Amino acid sequence: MALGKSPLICLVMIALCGVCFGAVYRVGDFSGWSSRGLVDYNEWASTKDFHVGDTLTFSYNNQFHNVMQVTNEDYESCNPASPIAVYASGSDTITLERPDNFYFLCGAPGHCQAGQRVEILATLPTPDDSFTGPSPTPSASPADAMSPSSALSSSPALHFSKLGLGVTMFVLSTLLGFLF
Ligand SMILES: [Cu+2]
Repeated sequence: MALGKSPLICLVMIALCGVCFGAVYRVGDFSGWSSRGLVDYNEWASTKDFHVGDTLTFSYNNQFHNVMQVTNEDYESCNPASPIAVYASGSDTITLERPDNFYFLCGAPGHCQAGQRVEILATLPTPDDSFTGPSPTPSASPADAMSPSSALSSSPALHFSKLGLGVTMFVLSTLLGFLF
């Protein structure tokens, strides 16, 4: 019993820790930041849910690679000429500080074209989830779905009290009939 519950508790703890401190993502997981076509970085990113406060770690050999944060336009055209920021330590940690699309590529010739680029969408952890249009509707509909059942469960009590009121009125009127 206790064993069965512990994975759930762990998941809740992980979720809570993620909200409090931000998750750390190693880009490309154990393959790191590479141009060898080992990782489809956007496929890698699509399996993650990035939030503001989360951290990306780029690990690579800085003799061959770097990390450039670029505009959407430069990302699309693999243009390393006007980066927003350049990282070249070989182990770069970048915190997603606002809800936005972040674009990264390797500035080494040909590497971006070979697939060494990634697009990261960072969202606000909780408020953003409630801001997105569809979310409040599904959360509201279970409440709506529940109201008929709650009305159903409350209706016998309502009938009972009506019955009780009827009985009370009958008894009162009988008593009054006796008195007058
Ligand atoms: Cu590279």
